Amino acid sequence: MSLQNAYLKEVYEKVCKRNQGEPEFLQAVQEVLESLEPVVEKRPDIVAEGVIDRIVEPERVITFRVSWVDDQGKVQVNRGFRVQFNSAIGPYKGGLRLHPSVNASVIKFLGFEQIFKNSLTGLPMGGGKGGSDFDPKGKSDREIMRFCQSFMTELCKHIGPDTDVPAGDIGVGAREIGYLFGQYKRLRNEFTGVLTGKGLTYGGSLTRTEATGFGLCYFVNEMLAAKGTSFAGKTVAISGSGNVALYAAQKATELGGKVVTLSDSNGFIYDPNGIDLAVAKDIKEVKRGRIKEYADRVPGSVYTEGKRVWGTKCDIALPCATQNELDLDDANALIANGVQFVAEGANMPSTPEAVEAFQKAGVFFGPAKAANAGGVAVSGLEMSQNSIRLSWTFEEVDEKLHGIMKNIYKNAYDASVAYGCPGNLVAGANIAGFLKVAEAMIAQGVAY
Ligand code: NDP
Ligand code: 2IT
Repeated sequence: MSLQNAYLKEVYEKVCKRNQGEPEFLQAVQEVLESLEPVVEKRPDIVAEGVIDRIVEPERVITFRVSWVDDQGKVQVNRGFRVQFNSAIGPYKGGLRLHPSVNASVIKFLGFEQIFKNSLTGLPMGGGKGGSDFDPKGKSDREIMRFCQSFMTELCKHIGPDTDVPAGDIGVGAREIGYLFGQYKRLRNEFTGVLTGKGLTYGGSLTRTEATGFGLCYFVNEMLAAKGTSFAGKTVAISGSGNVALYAAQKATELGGKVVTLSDSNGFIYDPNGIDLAVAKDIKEVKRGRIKEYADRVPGSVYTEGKRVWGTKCDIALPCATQNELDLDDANALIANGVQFVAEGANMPSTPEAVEAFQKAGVFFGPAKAANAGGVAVSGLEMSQNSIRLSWTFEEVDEKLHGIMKNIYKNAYDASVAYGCPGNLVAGANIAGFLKVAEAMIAQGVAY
């Protein structure tokens, strides 16, 4: 699909010119602008107030040097980022990613998507994202600690519980959040909810670890129910084996599905009997190992090096690793194998061509902004608990999460109907997320 509306075309051309060499960011912007075609037809005020021109430009981009000393005493230098994209509806909020592929394009696409995702949760959170091209693989705990301390020494100047609240993403889990939080507290002498995903002994929320994966399955449950079916008896293919993948696998299994795959960047495992989650969690969460070890431990399972999971026959596919991990060939393979539902646990895992193929083939498709919003939603609940200095039980948070995911599905679906593309949840999620932010931006005026 390409842009039809002259105004949106012009906005997109400017974005392309201004952000050359940033393909992921342009990909994310193009998708949202395509979804907004029916909105600009109906809402000339949004165009007149320059909302779309403004929303595609980050409010602030911070880039900084992160120098640290490795275990051999050698000085290492990485690049740190924080993109504070939009604060119309709340403090900037979004994760930190540590992965060698991190660059301005990746952080900007993630920060841009976060604006609409956070809006969809119904909680008061703006959009932001950050990270570094630091590679945590093969690093010792001490090296991770020194890196996190150096990273926070600069980042702490730009964040705060009412300004910008980072969290985890790829390569950032409880261990990293702990080191980051400790350093913030040392430097600022403040014990505040400046990060989410904290440990349970110092302000973390129950259910945050599970939230993205659980939320994804609650969202899929709504998609299934809309088609008069459920997880029961369905075969599920999941990619990735990190935080999102593991808890998606757990909830899909609890809801009656059979999860047959997990993967990492080296290859994937197939277990026809359904993934043994205790083994997978022990390998990934306790030993920080590679997913191929699963095949050594579980009889009947197979490890395939250098391939993705998408050749596997399944009813439901949940990409939970990284951006653009599911391309047109993968989508065609899934369609040929009879996939009926695809929902994104990762951010932007399907290429635009793959999404189009799913939609054309009548596969019900749940986009990342809506389907993986459970993580940041519970981060929002962690912020609330920190503010009132109370903590809710696992069941209380899980119930709130469930309610939020149902609402997101309903709002995305209703927007798809209201704007003439019933069942197109990509458009519905983009429109519903956008409208709330747009109203806030109009209300707050333009600074001359
Ligand atoms: P983790 O670091 O826990 O796990 C990441 C997983 O994805 C690993 O299995 C990793 O394999 C794989 N992976 C990462 N990069 C690549 C790559 N370039 N190619 C192939 N595989 C890769 O991260 P999360 O589970 O937290 O995040 C997964 C996805 O979910 C990301 O897109 C993230 O943005 C998104 N997300 C995360 C949320 C959260 O709360 N954590 C919330 C919403 C979305 P390997 O070990 O080989 O690198
Ligand atoms: O992509 C995401 O939504 C996240 N990595 C979670 C962000 C958060 O602030 O919890």
